[in-house]
Amino acid sequence: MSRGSASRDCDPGTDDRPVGPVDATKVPRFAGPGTFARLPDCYQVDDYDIAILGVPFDGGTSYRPGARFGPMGVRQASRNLRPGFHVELDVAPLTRLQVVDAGDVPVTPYGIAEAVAQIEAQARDLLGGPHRRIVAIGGDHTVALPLLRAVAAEHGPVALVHFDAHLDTWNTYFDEPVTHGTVFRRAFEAGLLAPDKSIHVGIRGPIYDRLDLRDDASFGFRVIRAGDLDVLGVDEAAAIVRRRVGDAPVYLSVDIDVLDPVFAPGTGTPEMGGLTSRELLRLLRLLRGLDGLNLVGGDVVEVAPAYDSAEVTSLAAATVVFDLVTLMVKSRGGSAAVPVAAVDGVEA
Ligand SMILES: [Mn+2]
Repeated sequence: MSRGSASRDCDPGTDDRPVGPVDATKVPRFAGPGTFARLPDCYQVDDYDIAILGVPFDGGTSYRPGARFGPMGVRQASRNLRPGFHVELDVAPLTRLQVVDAGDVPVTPYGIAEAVAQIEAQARDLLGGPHRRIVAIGGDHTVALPLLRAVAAEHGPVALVHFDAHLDTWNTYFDEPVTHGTVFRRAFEAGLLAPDKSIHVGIRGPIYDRLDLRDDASFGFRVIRAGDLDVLGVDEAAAIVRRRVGDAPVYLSVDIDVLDPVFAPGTGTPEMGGLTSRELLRLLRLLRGLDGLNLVGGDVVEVAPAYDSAEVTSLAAATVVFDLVTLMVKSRGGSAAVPVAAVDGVEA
């Protein structure tokens, strides 16, 4: 479907590059294709810079299942976006790079190891070159491990910026080493994380054992707990994250349960005392650091629409996906190349 077409046609031919989403002034947002933000399907373009990838796997959940329906729910909510211009980040991201919806990984619901292998294979296939990046929609947090493997294969070890209520660096659960609560310990063990560059933001709530905190620190993570934001403020927290990652390639993983259950009830392991959606968005937008961030991959996970109310969780996730895409467009790998040393007011 060509951009701006008022009537539905099936002619993929267009000279517009990049091919943008369906024009909402001609086809209302509640109509048209069901791709993320009504972007073109990956089959409609010759090449792409950023692929939105659904990863509908929730076999690694420890409490409420249902994140397998996350990609469907987030795509549906993404109709509400107006992706023409991102006001806070001051860019029309979809005119700068070719962004596509690459559909869902056809992932088995019956085995974690097989599912993880399928996700990694699909992600590697989609990356296939340093200019290509993926923003994944989970799925439970298990999906971050194969995505990190694929990204690290392309870029080397990454700085992980991890927004979550939970550390996800636990060892095993019922003897299973790969679950949504253990992925970042596995990533550390596999050498996928750049030493002392990673950070958790939004952590809160009780844990099984105090030693879990010691283990997490030994993997080289710094932690900004949800309550720390009350003291630091959002802007200082963002500056800490920005300094932490420096000029390393960054993988940004957003577990939607980083938000308070008031803002994101539709998730598998809700936790009281979380971020507001406004705090999360400001944190993300401040990370741009005047285009110095080197954002090479990201995901938004743990949306379970069956527990949602009025699509608020899915809408939050869709907004964060669009923000990640926009941050990628503005990052050094995108169209605006600014060395990190030139970042104003934020030391690398
Ligand atoms: Mn998580």
